[in-house]
Amino acid sequence: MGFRKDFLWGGATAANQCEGGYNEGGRGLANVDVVPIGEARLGVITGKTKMFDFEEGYHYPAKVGIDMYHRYKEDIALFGEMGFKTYRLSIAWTRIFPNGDETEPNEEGLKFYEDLFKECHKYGIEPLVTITHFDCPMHLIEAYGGWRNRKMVEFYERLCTVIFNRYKGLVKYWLTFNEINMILHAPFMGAGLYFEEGENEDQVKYQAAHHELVSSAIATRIAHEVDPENQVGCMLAAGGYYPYSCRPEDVFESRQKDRESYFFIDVQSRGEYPAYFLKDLERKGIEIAMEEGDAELLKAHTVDFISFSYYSSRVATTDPELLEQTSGNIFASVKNPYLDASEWGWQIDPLGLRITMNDIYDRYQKPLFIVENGLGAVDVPDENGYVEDDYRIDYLAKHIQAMKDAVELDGVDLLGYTTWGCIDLVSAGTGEMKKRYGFIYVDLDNEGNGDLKRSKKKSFDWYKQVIASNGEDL
Ligand code: P53
Repeated sequence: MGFRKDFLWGGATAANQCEGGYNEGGRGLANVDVVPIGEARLGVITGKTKMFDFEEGYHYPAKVGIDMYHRYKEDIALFGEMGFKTYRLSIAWTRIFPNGDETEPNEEGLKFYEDLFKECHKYGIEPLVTITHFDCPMHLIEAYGGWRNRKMVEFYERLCTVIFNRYKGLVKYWLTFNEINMILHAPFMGAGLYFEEGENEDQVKYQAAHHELVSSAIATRIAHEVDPENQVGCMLAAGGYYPYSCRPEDVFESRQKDRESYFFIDVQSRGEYPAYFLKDLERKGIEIAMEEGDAELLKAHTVDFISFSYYSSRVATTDPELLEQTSGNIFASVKNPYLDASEWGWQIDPLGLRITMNDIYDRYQKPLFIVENGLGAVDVPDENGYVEDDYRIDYLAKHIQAMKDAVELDGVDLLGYTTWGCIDLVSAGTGEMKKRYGFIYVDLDNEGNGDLKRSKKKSFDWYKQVIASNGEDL
């Protein structure tokens, strides 16, 4: 009983939120570099405000991140000390292809990740690599319009061919696109999309989504060709919708809302566009341009496992009186009166994780991998950098228990669990350092002050014991 013996416990990060070194090692500029902290951020990540380069008067937290580019050895040693079996990280596309459309990769970038993966293996840590985690070379956005352009399929394919060959034997778990459904909520961050005034945004988003879905299938094909050991997963920003009430309209609305996200995974896992989606496009007057062979490609190269992030459940209603939204989340929802919330207004719902796991497993019957979960909170360290983060331990213990119930009581096949931001890093939604998720504290604030020193929080030893007991000792 319990989790499988080879259960992959670990933590997760993304290049743009922790590496820094934005102009080192021949790296090119990416969309994620030019999103500032502060009020301008929302407009930029949603593709409404045009900011294609650094501008005077703004702070860009991704420039330094938490400086992992220079400190990864120290950080991986700490992950090793916690007993991590896996470490989820992402490759910065611009380290491999600085502009995105070159034919030859940048050796310095390739070498950086090779060394990093070798460092992981020293501690018996299996890397789990997100090929694109909200990053797109700025040159591809300026010259081609980002993922709206079919040419992106070719550039992404080139990236995949290079990394699958170079890292053969070092990496076997791959995720094609982080939170692929985020293209609908933060299209500049998710897919390098910026909208001109008056443009049909849905048309652009769904065309871009098609390009990503085709690319994901091609990546899966190449990964399997290069090494049959490779396991490729899709990645969904999950957290299902509850109907606000048992009014049939609310129930139907919650199903519709879930489908907005599930459609991506329906394509990646079942290999075809679902009927409800095609009908919806028809009603919206959207036509997706497809090339010959796309349908066959999608059908032939479906993913091996389904990964997802889970922070919260969501609520849907058609009643305008009840439309009070949760705050602080680009993926907004109606507020659930039965749940507490984090300091950023994200509602806390461990049972929702079990429900979500069951929904996804029922729908696809493929192994699942929870690749993000955690609590973003304000931590107050003592003079040694020690944080007594009992609130974080409480959040994680309850979610791990719920996930255990899904495995033990419901029979869900779960490959592993990586907590988000195992070391404090820059928030994707807000750009803050103050919103911390880690077991490891990093001395850095929202304005960029701090010596970047790492220190263990209370949750560090707690998670170590969770891993050592394979999830028995919570
Ligand atoms: P932050 C919103 C809703 C769900 C997941 O988010 C999200 C977001 C973006 O804010 O993104 C994922 O940092 C994403 C990570 C991100 C993490 O959730 O806003 O994959 O890059 O950092 C947490 O608190």
